Amino acid sequence: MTEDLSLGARVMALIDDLARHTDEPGRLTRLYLSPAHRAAAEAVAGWMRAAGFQVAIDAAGSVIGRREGRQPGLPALMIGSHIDSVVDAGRYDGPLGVIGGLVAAEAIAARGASLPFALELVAFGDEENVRFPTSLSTSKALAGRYQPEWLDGRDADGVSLREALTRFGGDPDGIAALRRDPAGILGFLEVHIEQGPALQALDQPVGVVSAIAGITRARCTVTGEANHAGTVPMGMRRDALAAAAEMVLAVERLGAAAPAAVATVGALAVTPGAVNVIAGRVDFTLDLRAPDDAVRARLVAEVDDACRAIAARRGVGFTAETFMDNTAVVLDPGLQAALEAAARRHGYAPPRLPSGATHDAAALAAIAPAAMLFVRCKDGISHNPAESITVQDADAATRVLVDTILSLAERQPA
Ligand code: HGY
Ligand code: MN
Ligand code: MN
Repeated sequence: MTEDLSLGARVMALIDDLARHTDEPGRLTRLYLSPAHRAAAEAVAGWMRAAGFQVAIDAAGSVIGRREGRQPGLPALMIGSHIDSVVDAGRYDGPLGVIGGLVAAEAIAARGASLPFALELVAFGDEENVRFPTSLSTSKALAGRYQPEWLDGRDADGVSLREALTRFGGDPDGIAALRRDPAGILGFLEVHIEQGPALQALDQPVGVVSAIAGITRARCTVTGEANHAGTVPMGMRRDALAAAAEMVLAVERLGAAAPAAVATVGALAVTPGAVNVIAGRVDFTLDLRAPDDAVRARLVAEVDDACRAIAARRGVGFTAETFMDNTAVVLDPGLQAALEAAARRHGYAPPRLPSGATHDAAALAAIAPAAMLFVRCKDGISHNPAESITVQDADAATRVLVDTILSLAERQPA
């Protein structure tokens, strides 16, 4: 008998359709509030409406659909993830959780199951925080943790979040009102690719996430003196790039020495960036993470001390502006158990895995029980167009999600 992979096939087809919406022809880049984000949001809204959801794009740019339960106005089980991407991204990071939730909701409606809670599907728009110096802004808006100063942050072209949100059709002044009453949300479930190699090594299609690592991000600037590459003796330079290069290696060394931590300089820009000019300025980003908040705090301090010592020795300036400081989040034990039981009913042996990546679930966990189901991805690759999953694993994850929702419905008082 051939295996029924119909749910997985639909998930893969819709993810492929969504991947068409990019700001950069030839590769997938869909940054928060871009034209591609708007087009993707409208596509997702259309699919949600077709599945019987009342849909709106909220003041912060998230697509939120609601389908009532047995009676109108019941608390909601919220399911979703994000549709913004990094630059030159894979197509599953984020969309798998949005489309998986949509297809699970379609399957539940097809069974004629009436639920003792509403279903809300959500497609957040600023989980990657690549365009603006923000931190899970659209999901934190629902959690009542939106920081107003984010609206004044600017992208690489100098466009403020406020301007971009207004152009997108959002409402900067309406964000505060997005705060949700925790009593209205039973829980938040997010299906997401693992973005690591563990499930492939264990030959399991799905895993249950135990916790999400804490994360600190900062924008750093090294200020030296632009000068002539041919005339300034080596001992008389204030070379911003040589200093920054030493700092990048210090970040790598300190991250490797901190228990279970990671430390990354992902972006670096040199000014003026000419072959015969000693660099006058370097801007670079810091991303420091650890499952233990005390370890992360120590790492942040060590990196800052090291960069300042290098700057002092080389006679250059150094500034660091932290724009993300998320504590580690333990996910809800009850929902973890529900996901695990559903996976076991389907014959899987899902491991419990910590997440080194952050997710919107970390924001929602502030106001509701939150849990995540990881899905195996090839060689653990992510934030890369080589990111891939199989239709079998997409199907497995979606069926586990359906089963989890129905098992929660059985437990919920009618
Ligand atoms: O960077 C992260 O952890 C996530 O992919 N935004
Ligand atoms: Mn993601
Ligand atoms: Mn990501």
